Formats: sequence, structure tokens, C-alpha cells
Amino acid sequence: MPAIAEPYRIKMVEPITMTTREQREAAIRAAGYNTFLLRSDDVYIDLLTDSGTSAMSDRQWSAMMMGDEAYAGARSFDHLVESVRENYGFPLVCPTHQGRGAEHLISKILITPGQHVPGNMYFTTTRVHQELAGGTFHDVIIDEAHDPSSRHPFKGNVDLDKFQALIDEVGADQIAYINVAVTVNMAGGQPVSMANIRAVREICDRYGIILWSDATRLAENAWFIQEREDGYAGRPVAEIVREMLSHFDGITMSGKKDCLVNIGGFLAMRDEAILTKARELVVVYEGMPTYGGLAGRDLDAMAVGLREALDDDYLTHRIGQVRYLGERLQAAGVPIVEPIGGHAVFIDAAAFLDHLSQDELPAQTLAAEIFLDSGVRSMERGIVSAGRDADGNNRHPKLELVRLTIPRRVYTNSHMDVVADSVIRVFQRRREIQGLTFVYESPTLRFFTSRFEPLVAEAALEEGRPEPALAGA
Ligand code: P71
Repeated sequence: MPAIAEPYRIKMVEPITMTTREQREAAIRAAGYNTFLLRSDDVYIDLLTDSGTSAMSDRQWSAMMMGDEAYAGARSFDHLVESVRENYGFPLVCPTHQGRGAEHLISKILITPGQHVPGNMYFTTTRVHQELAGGTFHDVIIDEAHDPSSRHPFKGNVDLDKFQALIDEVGADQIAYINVAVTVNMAGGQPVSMANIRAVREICDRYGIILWSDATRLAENAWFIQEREDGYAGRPVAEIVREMLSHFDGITMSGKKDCLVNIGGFLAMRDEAILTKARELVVVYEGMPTYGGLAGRDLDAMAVGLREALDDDYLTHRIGQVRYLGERLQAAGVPIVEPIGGHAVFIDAAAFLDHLSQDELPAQTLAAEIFLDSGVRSMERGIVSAGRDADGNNRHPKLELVRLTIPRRVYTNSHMDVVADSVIRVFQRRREIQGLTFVYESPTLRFFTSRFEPLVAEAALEEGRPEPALAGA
């Protein structure tokens, strides 16, 4: 395999902080052992998320300088619409401040309270907006998606039998729409095949069900289709994206991922009636329909970034970098979700800390331990993220993961080596690590702001011993 270097060169740099173990102990304690509550200045390599953390290109920065900040009718909006039409094939666009703004609007527009919304695995903000609109989410992803060791090439696929069973059970008229995410974040950044999208479209056509997509990471999905699906080798990603999207009635987009911007999102669709409703709502919740809570310059940056993200060389390097990190961990025996996904390496925290029960919050614990070891920030994607069900009971998701999320065009493979070395060090002393417990649990999207303490602290306090920073620390 020839080495794949960055298909860009570095024109501007941002210094990052190096910390000592003592500083990191103080920082994680102050953050209630929640990596979301750490200060960025205390973080060395920030793999919390790939959302809004991209480096923009010189072209994007130039476009920003040309942004039109008129309150209404700005040409920046026209630029976004043109770019969406050309690259995604949707004629109609409604900008929003970010992805969840678009999710909020589409949930309100398409869901009548009491209806059902199938999707290929939940995403936190997506499901919350569906529930707030009175809908009930149903997971119709294939079973392999819930198995970290399954090497299915398209682990994001919709299970057509599960979708059909839901239609049979509740009736097609009680299904608000089906939401197909490309790629599937919570499954590990796993793609959906073109064949599966086509098959879902057929079912939707048969029953008159709206087919929507969460297209947040669509470029990465298309790259996997090019790599893995018969008939797509050698086809440009831009072409595959157009074909993928041709099957959908519309999309919600978080521009903070595959549009390579720090803020922004939108709805895009074909149906004028949906656009009209979106425009009625966007003025209440986001801003005028031509800016949707964004500055004109943000719209221009997004218009340029969404095109850049479809570049084959960029994607080969991008996904190659994620793979580089994943393969280094695999070589050391660290359990990770396979196949390695598009935006992140997901560590199987349940297997990594198999001496902890899920209620001892293995993924939350592991994220804190990795930070303590090296200042690398990751994100819990397990029982804490899954929250509670309608009866107030903790959901126990099959996947208990720590996500090492790679920002786009930001870090080099030297950074990936530092991350791999740190995770491997923690892996080697995993038996010393003990769990965490909630000390404050926030009622919605609890992973963002909840606080924790080491479980050993309780025992230590009872015995009158001083509280350690974290078990094994
Ligand atoms: C990610 C994020 C950002 C995030 C959201 C919630 C908790 C923690 C971090 C955002 C997504 C996403 C998908 C598939 C919609 C959104 C919302 N992801 N769909 O992975 O991944 O977009 O953040 O722009 O509102 O870190 P938004």
C-alpha cells in the first residue's frame, strides 16, 4: 500500500496545550469526569467530535469575506441553494443554525402526535426531536449493527423485514416517515449500501411513505459505496452522492460534518409544500428563511465546503486516517467496532473493561481514563448517552462505546500515534480501572452536562481513606 499523505498543505497553525498528569487530574475532577465539561485549553488532542471542528480551506475563508449580511434576500443564500442543487440535486433549501435545528423543523412538519418514525439506529438529537413532536422512534437497522465484531460491509443498512413488520403492525398511515442516516453515527460510522437505499425506496413507494435522510455524513457513506459495492468502483464520489440522494424525498443536514464548516445546517427537499411549512417555522425558531440562524458568511462557507467534501482524494485521506488509528489499536488487541467507520474509531468499552457492569458506566470511565493518561479527549456513546425510557428506566444499549472522533483536515498521523499509544497504555492496565456513578443527572440529553464520581470514592469515604482521583490513577 503506498503511503497516503494529506492532499493539502498547512497555511495556518493553532498551538495546543501540553499538560501534566497533575493538571489533567484536577481538570477531569473539575469536569465531573465528563469529557463534555472539560475546558478545551486543558485538552491536548481533541477527539470529542468531528462536528464543527473541521479546518476550513483558503477557498472557504475567501468565500466568507464575500458573505452578504443583508437581513433578507442575501446572495449568500443563493450561493448555498446553487451548491445544494448542483451537488446534492435538491431544488429547495431551508437553512438552519445546525443539524438539530433542521431536525426540529422536519419533526414538527412531518409528525402528527402518536405517529411512528422508523430509523436505522437512533441518534440522540434526532430521536429527542421526534419524541418532542409526539412521535415514537423505532430502530429498524440490521442486527449486525448492534454487534461490534460483525464485519458486515454495510452495517448501516435498514432491515427491510423490520421495516415491513412495523408497517404491518401500526399501518403505513401511522408512519410519519422513515429516516435513513448515511453513515450511521451510533453504529460506528457505518455505511448504507445503494442497494439497500433502493430497496427502502421501493417499500416507501408501495405504501406512500416519505423517505427522508439524515445526510450528515453522506460523503463518507458514498466513499464506502465506491470501495465496497459492486458496480461503484472507480465512480467519483460526487456522482455516487447524487445517485444516493436521488432516492430521497429530502434530507436534514448538519453542515458541521460533511460540509466542512464550524456551524450550519439545512433542510433540502423536492416538495414545495414541505418547504412552505419549513419557512413558516424557521422564522419562529431560527431566523429568516434566507439565513436560518446563520450569518451570510456561514452560508457561503457551507456552499463551498459541501463541494470540497466530495473530493475523492480528500476522502481517501480522511477515511484512511481514521483507519490508520483503528488498525494501530487493533494490532495491539484493543477491542474496537469493526469494520472501522468513516469519522471515528469506536472502542468497545464493554469488552475493554469487561470486569465492569454496564451500570458502572464503562465507556464514561474509559473516556475519563484516556484523558487522564494523555490529555486526549473522547466521547462516551453508551448507557449514559442512551438516557432513560418513557418509564424513567435506564436504557441499556447493546453498544457501550468510546468514540475517538477525527476532525476533518485538522490532525496528522503523528497525532494519531500519540492517541494510539495512550489507549494502548490504558488497555495494558485496564484491570486496575474501576467505574463511575452519577452525582448529577440532567433530565434530557444527559451525557452533555451530567457529573460523575469514581465508585471507589464511596467505599474509600466509608473507610475514612482519602478519595483517589480515579481508580488506578
Ligand atoms: C457528533 C454530533 C454532535 C453531537 C450531537 C449530540 C451529542 C453529542 C454530539 C450531530 C449529529 C449527527 C447526526 C448523525 C444529527 C446531528 C445533529 N453529531 N445527525 O457526532 O451526528 O447535528 O450537531 O449540527 O445539531 O458529535 P448538529
